[in-house]
Amino acid sequence: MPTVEALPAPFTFAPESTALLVIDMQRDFLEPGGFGESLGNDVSQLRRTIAPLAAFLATWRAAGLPVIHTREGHRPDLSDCPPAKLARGLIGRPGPNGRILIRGEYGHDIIDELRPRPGEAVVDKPGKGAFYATELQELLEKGGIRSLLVTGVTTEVCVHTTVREANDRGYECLVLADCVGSYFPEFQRVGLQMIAAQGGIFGWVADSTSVTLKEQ
Ligand code: C5J
Repeated sequence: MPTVEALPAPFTFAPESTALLVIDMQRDFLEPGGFGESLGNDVSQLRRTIAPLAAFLATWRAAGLPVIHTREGHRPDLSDCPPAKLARGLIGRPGPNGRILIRGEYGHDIIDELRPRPGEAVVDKPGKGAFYATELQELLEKGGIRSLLVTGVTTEVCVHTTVREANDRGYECLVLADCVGSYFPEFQRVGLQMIAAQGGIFGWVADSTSVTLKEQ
């Protein structure tokens, strides 16, 4: 089985039971005029993940391995948006890319560079974690998936929440450091440290360039 030099220890995975999870690489987070920039963030902090993730995705797809994309967002009538999230503003407001974080709007969709291919699952989630109120667990069980290579944005919010949820459900998660991003460099650094600290309290961390699909 392939083994990756990772923190805090080598990560070994069986490709046939591993999925690449691409979290929320949506225009609303990565492009000007969306949710992220409207909150005052610099989207270029997230855009540095696009090239390494596109390269890794190409390798993963070439090997015929499963890819699961997620998108954070809400129904147009906002019935799945908790009042406290709504009260904090922006969700559902009109913007240059359509209503912010609303399913079906231009800004809600995944950026062109990482557009899902036919046959790849796209999981729509109303929360930060990809397991809450979604079909993700069922998809993983049906596919016989036991390990996840986790990428996407943002490191300290949806990536962290999803990795914690996955770890509690028994999935082994390797977070690809160069393929996850935060608007805040400090959160990126500490967010990755938190995953691998304390003996890998809820996962492993390595750069995508350390992952090879060959036996070690
Ligand atoms: C946030 C996310 N940051 N995908 N969502 O609100 O991390």
